[in-house]
Amino acid sequence: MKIYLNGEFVEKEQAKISVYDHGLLYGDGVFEGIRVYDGVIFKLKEHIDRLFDSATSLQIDIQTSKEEISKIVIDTIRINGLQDAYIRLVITRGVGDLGLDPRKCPKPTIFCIAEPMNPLLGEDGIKVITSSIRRLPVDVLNPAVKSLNYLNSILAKIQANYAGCDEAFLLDSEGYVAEGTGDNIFVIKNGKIKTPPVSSSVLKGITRDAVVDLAKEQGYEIVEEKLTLHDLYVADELFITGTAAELANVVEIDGRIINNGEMGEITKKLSKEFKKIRKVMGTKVYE
Ligand code: PXG
Repeated sequence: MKIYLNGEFVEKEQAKISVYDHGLLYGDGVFEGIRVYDGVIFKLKEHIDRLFDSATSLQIDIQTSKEEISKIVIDTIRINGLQDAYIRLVITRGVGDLGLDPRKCPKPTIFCIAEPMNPLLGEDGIKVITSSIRRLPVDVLNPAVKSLNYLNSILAKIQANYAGCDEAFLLDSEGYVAEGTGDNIFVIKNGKIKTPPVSSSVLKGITRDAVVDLAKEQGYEIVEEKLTLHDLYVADELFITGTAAELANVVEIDGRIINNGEMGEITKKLSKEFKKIRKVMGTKVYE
C-alpha cells in the first residue's frame, strides 16, 4: 500500500512525520474521510470544499490548489489499483517548534491514505447509547470545522464501548440531540423524516446532505429541526449516516428497542437508493 506524503508516494512503513508536527503536538490540522465506490469518488468536490473551508477557518494555508489536492486523492487510489476504498486526507499546520505559535510552521504537512474498508459499524443494525459528553458548542470549537481534535468523540466512544454498544450519540450544550461520534442522525416518525439542523453543533455531513436530497427526490417529507432524546426513543425508525458508517440502522437506543429490532421500510428504501446513487455521484478515478 502506497501513501502520499508531502509530494511523494512512499510505502506504509516509510510514511512517517516529524514529532514536531503541530498536527501531532496540538491536533492542529484538518481532515476528510472520503469513499470511492466502483472507481467513483463519492462527492469529491464537496469533500475538497469542506476541507478548504476547515483550513480557512483555522487559518491554515494549504499552499496547494483544490485541483492539485483532488489529483492527490485520485492518484493515491490509482497507484494502489483500488476500486472500493476509504480515503483519509489530512493536512496539518506542519512542522514547528514546541510553542503553539502557528507562525513557526511555514509549510503544511499533507498526506493521503487509501485502503479497503467495510461499513465501519457493520450492516446488522447497531446499538447506541447517549453519551454524557456534550458536542462542542459553536463558540468553543465549531463542529463545522473538521479538525484533528476528536477527543470529545473519542470519550463518547469509550462510553459506548463500556456500555457494550456500537456507537454513542452526543447532545449539544442545550441538551438537544447533535450527532454521533462520526455520523449524523435521522429519525422517522409517522412517515416524516427529521434530522437536526447543522446550525447547532452538528457537522454538515456529506452523506447527510446526499440522503436529504435523495429522500426529497423519493417524495418524502424531510425536516431539519431540533430533536430531543424523547423524539429518538419514540421513533418508528432511526438511522445514522457517515462516510465511514455509510447508512446504518439503529435497533436500540439507551435500552429502547426501535421497530422491534428490524430495519424499517423507509430506511430500507433510502439505503437501497443510496447504494445506487453513490456509484455515479462523483469523480471517476479511471477514465
Ligand atoms: N459528524 C461527525 C462529527 C463526523 O466526524 C460525520 C458527522 C459524517 O460526515 P460525512 O461527511 O462523512 O457524511 C462525521 C464524519 C469514524 C469517523 O471512524 C468519522 C468521521 C471521521 C473520522 C472517522 O466513524 N467523520
